[in-house]
Amino acid sequence: MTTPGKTASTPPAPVTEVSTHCPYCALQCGTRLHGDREVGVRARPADFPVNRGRLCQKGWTAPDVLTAPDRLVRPLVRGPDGRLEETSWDTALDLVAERLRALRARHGPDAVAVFGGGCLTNEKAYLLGKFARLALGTSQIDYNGRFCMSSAAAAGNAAFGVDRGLPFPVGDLRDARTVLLAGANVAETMPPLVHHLDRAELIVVDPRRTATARRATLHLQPVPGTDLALALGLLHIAVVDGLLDRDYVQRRTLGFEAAARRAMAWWPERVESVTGVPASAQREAVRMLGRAGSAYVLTGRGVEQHSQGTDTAAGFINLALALGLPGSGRGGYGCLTGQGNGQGGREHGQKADQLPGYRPLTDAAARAHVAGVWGVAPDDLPGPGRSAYELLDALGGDHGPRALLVFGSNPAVSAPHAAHVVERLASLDLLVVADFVPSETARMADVVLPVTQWAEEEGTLTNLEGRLLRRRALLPPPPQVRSDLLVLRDLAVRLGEPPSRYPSVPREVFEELRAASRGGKADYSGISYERLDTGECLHWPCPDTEERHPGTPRLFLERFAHPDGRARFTDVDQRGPAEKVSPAYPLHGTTGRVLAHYQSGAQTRRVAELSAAAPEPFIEVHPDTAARSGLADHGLARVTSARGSMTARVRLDPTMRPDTLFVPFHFPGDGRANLFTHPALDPRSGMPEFKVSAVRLDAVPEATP
Ligand SMILES: Nc1nc2c(c(=O)[nH]1)N[C@H]1C(S)=C(S)[C@@H](COP(=O)(O)OP(=O)(O)OC[C@H]3O[C@@H](n4cnc5c(=O)[nH]c(N)nc54)[C@H](O)[C@@H]3O)O[C@H]1N2
Ligand SMILES: Nc1nc2c(c(=O)[nH]1)N[C@H]1C(S)=C(S)[C@@H](COP(=O)(O)OP(=O)(O)OC[C@H]3O[C@@H](n4cnc5c(=O)[nH]c(N)nc54)[C@H](O)[C@@H]3O)O[C@H]1N2
Ligand code: SF4
Ligand SMILES: [Mo]
Repeated sequence: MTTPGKTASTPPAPVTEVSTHCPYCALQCGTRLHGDREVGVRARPADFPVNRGRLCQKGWTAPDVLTAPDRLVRPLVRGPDGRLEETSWDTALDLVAERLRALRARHGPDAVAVFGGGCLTNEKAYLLGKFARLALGTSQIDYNGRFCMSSAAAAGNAAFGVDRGLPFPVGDLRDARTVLLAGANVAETMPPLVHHLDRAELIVVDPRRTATARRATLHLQPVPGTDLALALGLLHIAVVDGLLDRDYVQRRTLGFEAAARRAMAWWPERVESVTGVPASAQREAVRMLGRAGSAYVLTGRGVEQHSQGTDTAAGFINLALALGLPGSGRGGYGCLTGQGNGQGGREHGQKADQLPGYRPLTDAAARAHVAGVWGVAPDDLPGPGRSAYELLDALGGDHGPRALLVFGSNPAVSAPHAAHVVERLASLDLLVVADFVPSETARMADVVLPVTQWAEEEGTLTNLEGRLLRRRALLPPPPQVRSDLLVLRDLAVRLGEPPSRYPSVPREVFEELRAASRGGKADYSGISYERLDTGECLHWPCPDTEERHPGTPRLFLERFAHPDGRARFTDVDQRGPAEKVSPAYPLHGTTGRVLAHYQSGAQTRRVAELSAAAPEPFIEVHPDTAARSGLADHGLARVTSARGSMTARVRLDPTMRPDTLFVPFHFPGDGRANLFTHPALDPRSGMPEFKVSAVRLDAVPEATP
């Protein structure tokens, strides 16, 4: 078989300095990269609006991953002795295609599944969705963004008619008098963003006294999983204390009465008894928001990653609407999207129920439009598939997929109930992972495909404020390393697709994406590499209009995206976590992030400076809680839930709630937080309950030296 990839793309010519963006989080800080493989690559902060000359520790050290000692530089195939062995691209891709064809012939197209990631550029996410629907003909595609902001997205779509994490530029936060941060630890997760909050009074809602909470004027410390009760209580006080913006509610919204009726049952003392947040602090929070000339309500994963995460996000949106903030030009609601391309990655078709341009896969007009761009019949497009955890859970089962292709995720560490997910991955007939480092998931694969990294490729990403950004190459990739786009193309061709259907040059893929998104909610049709390269600031929607459309930095100023232009309150009520604490599991176990590591840690655990800053997992717990389990500071302990247990040393913190413990999820093996997390899913978004499980803390006897 020939290798179409070999001649298809010319590697980028070496340059010595380039303007691009950090590979990690959704802030997408602007960086200047310079150097080469010989002298080493260095990143410097650029004066870009979101980071204004700042980077966090991860951004400064990101180039180290380019030269990680165990970087994947050759395709690997599992040999007869069970070990991964180097091979050629032709051998690896021929093998994958042959086995996919065989599985499909035997079990049907849904026997092959795809798992994508919010780290993929828009071009990759788009081509991955197209590849799944056309080359594989499968409905079984979803991605890790389901674990990330899917609850806020579902709530935003319902309330506003569209989901763009921040419907305003980050810089608008500088004019805020008060900002409510619900379940977001931005001082560790988006440090340069904190600079935009310098002048605001912060209200932080977090069970832990985080670096962010320490900067706050008011810190509300609820029991994990009770945020919706708190949001209902704040709405209650706003109504009772006369802080409701009646004119705005009447002119710009629907559904207030039902939502307010529900909130009337949540008087401050009842909220205090459920959440632990004193009634006086609730009143103070509403006073701070209500009397501010300009106020923002922002949510993060702390309130969203719950089996009632969508309703909880809706609860905070209700509060913002009651105060007359969204689209008022003097405040608003936003969700702080997480991954580098968490926004764009949820718009262009790697999601189970979605086509490019943020179009619903079940909508006949949407199917017809995209099928037209792809040159197929609408009926050729499969229907919606399983959501991320449901997909992982079904792998290898009686009716589940027999093969999985992973692009941009490390679910062996980051998925809930990880031991079960690992077992499902192991039961597959074929696991293929494209990555640039041997992640824990890649190590389990039958075939590993080595792909390019951020500084070796071109593309676009959409940051947390819906702004399109150009990723630019500083270096040519190592000789045997290929782009995800090329991998998808070469596989598609081997599966019988015409090569012309799979452009592998990012700019060409973007041109097709523009056409596919035209007329959709996330309309990119007026955006081009040329416009971005001249430094234009373009937020979607940016339709291809006769007069160059300037993009839309601020949504909702005139109207919301529902046909009648009005926002919707949602009638929501507190249900509580899927699992209650009990004598056997008396503590609330929650999880999250530390500054030095990113996600499953696959990248940052390979950076010496970051590993030195945060070398191992830990269990953050109140000293009294530790003492009850016979533990002193640094004692070895086990956290156990009904799913399983993880092991780490305790870190005592007297500011912790005594009924709660916290574990970061960046570490593999026995230190995986996800060994105890609960895969209960939010019925509206498919979000798992990462942020609260009923757990027990036990000391682990240590061998005496
Ligand atoms: N350093 C670092 N930065 C990152 C990332 C990273 O991995 N590392 N990842 C990026 C991504 S993808 C994302 S999604 C964002 C996430 O950014 P954040 O949402 O800020 O991150 P988390 O630490 O997951 O959760 C935030 C806070 O929620 C709190 N929390 C836990 N349970 C509850 C609860 O029940 N209620 C409330 N109110 N709070 C709760 C935790 O104590 C934690 O401090 O960060 C992005 N930036
Ligand atoms: N307990 C607990 N679990 C959580 C969370 C939590 O708060 N608590 N948060 C959840 C959230 S918000 C998220 S976003 C997920 C994230 O968790 P994961 O989906 O595991 O994300 P990463 O660790 O970033 O994994 C990305 C992988 O893709 C590779 N990669 C990066 N860029 C590319 C690319 O362009 N192409 C290819 N082929 N590979 C690439 C990286 O090297 C890495 O191995 O974790 C979720 N899991
Ligand atoms: S805040 Fe996010 S984008 Fe900025 S340097 Fe840190 S990880 Fe990179
Ligand atoms: Mo995320």
